[in-house]
Amino acid sequence: MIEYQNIFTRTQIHGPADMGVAFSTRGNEPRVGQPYFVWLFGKIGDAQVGPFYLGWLGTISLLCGFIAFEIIGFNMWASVNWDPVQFARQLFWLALEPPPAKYGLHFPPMAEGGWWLMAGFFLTTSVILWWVRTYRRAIALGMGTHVAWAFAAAIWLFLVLGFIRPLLMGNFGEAVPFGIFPHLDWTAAFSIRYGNLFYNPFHMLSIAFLYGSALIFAMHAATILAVSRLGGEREIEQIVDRGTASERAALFWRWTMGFNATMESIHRWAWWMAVLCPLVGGIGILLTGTAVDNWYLWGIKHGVAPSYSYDMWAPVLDPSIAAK
Ligand code: 07D
Ligand code: 07D
Repeated sequence: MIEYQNIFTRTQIHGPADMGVAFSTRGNEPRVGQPYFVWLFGKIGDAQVGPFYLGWLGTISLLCGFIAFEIIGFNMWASVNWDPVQFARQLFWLALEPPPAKYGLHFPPMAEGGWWLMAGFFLTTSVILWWVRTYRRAIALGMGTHVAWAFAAAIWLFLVLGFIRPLLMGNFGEAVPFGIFPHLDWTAAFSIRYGNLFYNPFHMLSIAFLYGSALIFAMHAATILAVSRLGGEREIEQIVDRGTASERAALFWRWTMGFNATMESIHRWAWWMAVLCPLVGGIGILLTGTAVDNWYLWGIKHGVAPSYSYDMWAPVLDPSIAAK
């Protein structure tokens, strides 16, 4: 039996830097940076760093991201009276909050959500420009645009949370604050305000795809690692032949489950599993407060949640001390 050495993680080959394939200079800019090698990177991936394609989309995107980050940071710092110690100490608890409800969709004073809107504008511009960049770089390399569309699914949820749903609700105050723990508080409060998100079927689906993504990623990764001693990660030379690591990987699942994905379809499974998580999640959030006010009551109406017909105010017996 042939046993391959996995050249990507075991042995580091040193040669001249690979500058990548040539592509048309029309609409493309040259790649920047002198490539160099990092031994530790070679342990987890390719040892070569750069060259990097920056381009004007990348430049503006990074700039907008930086502006948003600065606006958020300075507002947080101002909220502790520019005290650097308190800023560092309370960083995870600090927030840049959206405007209060009374301003609706109007531009509020800077200190009452104006900065939040500005930061949101720059962050959204940054994210969207980065999306265009992923799309255009894929085209330039003659690839499909699967990465861009998967990223678009995440951007959809991001836009629903911070922009589309607040627009439909007529109120930017509905949006998520910037901040590490404050955005968790928002998430918890949102769930409670709309009657427990657990009863939202799209939240259920989103969770199924989240867990499903973890499971399928683990199954795929484990399968390929399990056959890497047979050269399993060398997909192209593997799929065209019999008796290879790839075939064993497929047979493993046919024998254990009766069914196996193909070398191509496993990646479609993974793509859809991941993409559907924020895609259905965004639908669930969009429906909340617009079409459905209380998911628990919705659940009762549709037989998902139990309805308690007994007297809600009767004293509750603690089961642990109830008479045996
Ligand atoms: C590992 C790829 C790398 C990305 C990382 C995140 C920032 C934020 C902060 C400027 C998997 C970089 C972080 C750029 C900088 C400021 C103020 C991706 C990987 C390492 N969340 N969330 C986190 C975001 C929402 C929720 C962590 C972003 C919704 C819960 C991090 C968004 C709801 C928990 C973070 C967003 C929600 C978190 C780790 C945008 C419902 C956690 C993220 C743009 C979906 C966990 C303290 C991670 C945590 C966590 C970022 C939106 C819920 C700070 C950028 C509003 C319940 N979220 N989140 O690893 O530890 O992702 O929180 O929509 O428990 Mg969140
Ligand atoms: C956030 C997409 C946007 C991110 C983008 C990235 C940058 C940074 C920088 C790399 C993640 C931009 C990145 C700007 C770049 C660097 C350095 C995707 C994002 C574009 N829930 N819940 C979900 C569970 C509860 C609530 C989804 C579990 C409670 C709310 C997911 C549980 C309450 C929302 C999920 C649980 C509650 C969600 C998110 C368990 C709180 C949402 C999927 C076991 C008390 C979101 C429909 C995702 C959603 C969401 C899981 C419980 C509230 C499946 C497992 C009941 C308000 N929850 N949840 O992909 O879509 O996020 O809901 O209890 O909005 Mg939930």
